Amino acid sequence: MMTPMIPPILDFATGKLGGAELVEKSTTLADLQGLFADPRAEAALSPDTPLYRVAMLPGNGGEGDLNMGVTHLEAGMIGNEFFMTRGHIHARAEQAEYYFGLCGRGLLLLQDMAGVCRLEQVFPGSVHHIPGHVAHRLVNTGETQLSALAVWPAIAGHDYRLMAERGFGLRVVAGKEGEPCVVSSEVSVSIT
Ligand code: PAN
Ligand code: ZN
Repeated sequence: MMTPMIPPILDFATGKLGGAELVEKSTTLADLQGLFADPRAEAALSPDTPLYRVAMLPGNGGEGDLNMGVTHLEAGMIGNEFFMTRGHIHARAEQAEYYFGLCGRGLLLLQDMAGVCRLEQVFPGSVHHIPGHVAHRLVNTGETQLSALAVWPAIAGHDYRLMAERGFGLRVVAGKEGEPCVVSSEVSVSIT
């Protein structure tokens, strides 16, 4: 009898991907220079500080194919601002994506092209539909690594320039008790 193949394996409790050759990309503080609000706090940390890592299954990248990857975002802060991913919109902006929370706690920051922002809580089992034309960024508000699975069309691509120019309208910072607070230009609102 033909032996069924063992497919790649995702440990849903830890986000660890195995059983396949992975494509991995690590992002350090140096890669995100100027992204955080407090340049002095940023300068106080080593530029080599690892912020996040994305482990992807290799895809063929063709029309109709899907990419899947797990983002592991470290816990920590630059000043009072929680660690976050760079954030992007897709190069093919109409292409949507799903995120699934695996472990840790955080927020998904979404911003549409009119600049309207919203946040979704990310936790083990959370499911997030990111529509086309919506920029997205993960923020780790917890004390442990935040891991989330993402599935998106291979043709979507990443446009990092647009959001580098526009910036996200909200920042997530720690309040007096360490609780996550959302700061828009001048107003600060507790979300716990
Ligand atoms: C994710 C992101 C991942 C890293 O796989 O690429 O979380 O964030 P940045 O790409 O903004 O650095 C995704 O949204 N893919 O489309
Ligand atoms: Zn994306």
